[in-house]
Amino acid sequence: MSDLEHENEHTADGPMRCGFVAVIGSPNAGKSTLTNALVGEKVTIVTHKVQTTRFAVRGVAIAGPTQIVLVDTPGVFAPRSRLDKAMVNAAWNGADDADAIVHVIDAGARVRLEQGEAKSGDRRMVEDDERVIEGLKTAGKQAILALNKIDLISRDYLLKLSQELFELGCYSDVFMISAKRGYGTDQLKSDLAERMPTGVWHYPEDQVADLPSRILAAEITREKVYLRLHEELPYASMVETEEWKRLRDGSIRVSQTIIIERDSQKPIVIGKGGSALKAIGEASRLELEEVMGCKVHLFLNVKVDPKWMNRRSHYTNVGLDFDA
Ligand SMILES: Nc1nc2c(ncn2[C@@H]2O[C@H](COP(=O)(O)OP(=O)(O)OP(=O)(O)O)[C@@H](O)[C@H]2O)c(=O)[nH]1
Ligand SMILES: [Mg+2]
Repeated sequence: MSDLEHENEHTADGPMRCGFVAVIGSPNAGKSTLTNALVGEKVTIVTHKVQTTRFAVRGVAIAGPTQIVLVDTPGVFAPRSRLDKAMVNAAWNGADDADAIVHVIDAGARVRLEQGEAKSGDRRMVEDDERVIEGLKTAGKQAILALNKIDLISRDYLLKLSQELFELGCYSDVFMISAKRGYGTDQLKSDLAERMPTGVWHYPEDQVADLPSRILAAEITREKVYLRLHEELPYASMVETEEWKRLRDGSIRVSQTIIIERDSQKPIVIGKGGSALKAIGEASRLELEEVMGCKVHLFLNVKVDPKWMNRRSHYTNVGLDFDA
């Protein structure tokens, strides 16, 4: 069938639609949690730490005759390092190419600040929200506001907050959601579906993600590094999959390296008697087995590379612009 015939394809529920939705916002606002909730499966990693997502990750949601390609992006913040710049650049690039933009705001952080009960990071979160709002205004773009984490705040505050934000003029709609609990996410999904242009689906109907296995596996291990290790270490580390081999018995052999910047970080990653590395490996292997649906043999190494953040291949491999 030619593309033209595809364009006009109808299903019993109406014309086929497909489009891209960029999910943008401050670090830790819940963008990845929302992406996973809309897809209905975990396609992008989530942690309680800021700057978890480092590059654009696609997840595919289906709503009747519509395929919604969600683009989970890194948070928008004041970049310092080369990696920061590439991440923020990737966030705005996602918004540039999208048919719709969802701006995720952590309602909890705003309310805590207003009530004088701010937790560490809340102030920065709100400053970064402003950065996104400024960016939307400068680009002349309208977004859909997803006021997230409503499970943490009272309804009175929520209505006031949504009104205040709506009056800024850069949002076409406001949805109050809890991405983590799934409140309001179905309504948001239906609304997004209606905004998608008619056209052929970009992905087969059973495909929910499109990261290559090696990168997906590296992300899963990186999530475990973030969850397990404290201090600044997670931000100073990355994970690379070196070997990915299907064995004759159907299992997969995966070798990965956790790359850190300094020798002094090595004992932290390895832990007493190797305990930290073992726990990271165990957690990652279990998830990999679930995702791959087979036995996985995972081997983790730790390598010190003070210059990893300045190596071009680490950026280009995941679609980041090294020169951003
Ligand atoms: N209580 C509550 N927590 C949430 C909700 N949505 C997300 N979170 C939590 O917020 C934290 C950050 O979630 P992420 O989805 O990783 O946030 P993100 O915006 O993708 O963050 P970065 O990738 O770092 O930019 C995690 O601990 C989530 O469990 C929510 O609706 N309610
Ligand atoms: Mg994220």
